[in-house]
Amino acid sequence: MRETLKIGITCYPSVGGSGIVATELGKQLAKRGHEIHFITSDMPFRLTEISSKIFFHQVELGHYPVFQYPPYDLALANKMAEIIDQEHLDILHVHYAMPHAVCAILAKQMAKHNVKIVTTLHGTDITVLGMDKSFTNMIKFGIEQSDVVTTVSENLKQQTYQELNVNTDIEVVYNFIDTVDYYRKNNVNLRIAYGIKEEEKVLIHISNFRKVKRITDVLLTFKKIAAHMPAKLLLIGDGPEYSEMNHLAERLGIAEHVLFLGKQQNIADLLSIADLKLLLSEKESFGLVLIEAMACGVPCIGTSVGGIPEVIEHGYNGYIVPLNDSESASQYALQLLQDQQKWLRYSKQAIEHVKKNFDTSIIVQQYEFIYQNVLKGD
Ligand code: GMT
Repeated sequence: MRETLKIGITCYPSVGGSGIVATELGKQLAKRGHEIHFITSDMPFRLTEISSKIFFHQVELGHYPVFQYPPYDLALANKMAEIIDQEHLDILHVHYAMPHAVCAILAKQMAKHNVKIVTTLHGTDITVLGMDKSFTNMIKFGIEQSDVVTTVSENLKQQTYQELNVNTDIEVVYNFIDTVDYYRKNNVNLRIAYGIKEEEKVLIHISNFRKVKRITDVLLTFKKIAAHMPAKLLLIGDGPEYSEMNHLAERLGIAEHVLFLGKQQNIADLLSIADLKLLLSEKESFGLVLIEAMACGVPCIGTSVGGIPEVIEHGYNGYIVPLNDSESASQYALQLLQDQQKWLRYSKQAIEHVKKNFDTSIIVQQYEFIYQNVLKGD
């Protein structure tokens, strides 16, 4: 068994759960002595610290007048092959079957050095599939030709088997969080800076404002809560639904209680002033934001969708509600927010739950085990 490995990582470098998971994984693996090569179109946004073990190889997209579209996928495969040979990579860990696993397979065929491909599915592959069945075969190919495939929840694993009928063993490796960075801080000044009164409870929602996040339901739930207690809603993130949700808050007559904060970096600081998190999505393979919140002592209410019930323990550190049921969500929220003892218990249990099940130290080890195992055959 080799102690330290050379690992290539490809993900979408922009803001998003999969990009965060891939980048944090690379950073943690580097801390454990592995050499990490990010092969991405841009610098991953969480790659902020310098490490002698981390390298960034940018996929250059030439603009050739004869091509109608810049060939990102081919440029990526080409760069992957180059780095596999140049750095003698042991593992190429790609996030998303399409296009990244497919590019990795092409790169492996082109390269002279042998590399193992590990593919992590984050769910959006299946969402894309739902929209365009013509991709089915390509996604299936990406999965079946990978040496190891992982999903971020048991639910996504089952969904992948059902939708794609793949003939591959899939391992579940949950999203993770570093509880050294994510913990509840005493941020009274931040509350004051946002004009939050002492008696007000703070609800929070963080997402990329896509339709699947159902922010409409978050606003409807908040309206019902705010009718019974002084409260503020912090909406963090940006995306296609942003303007529409601004207008909806106006129409619902709750605009003065809803703070649209846009994209934010220091999520743990904002979570530290929150009392309850709402994630009422119609699709969610895991919900990384849930464990970010729980690590900061924020109980969560989520829908019984995708991997969410694998993250929140109903009636213990939060609640699970049916999709599109703002009535149940508001009832549970009021139960919790009006009972300080219960809230303290749920908050403590949320922190413990994350430390026990989703802490970096546990999950990164699982990935290391997978890498070592797939290399054993060589
Ligand atoms: O949630 C999004 O829209 C972003 C998306 C992504 O591809 O980055 O997140 C997916 O991957 C995350 C990391 O594994 C999961 O925590 C999210 O649940 C998942 N999103 C969906 O399934 C909608």
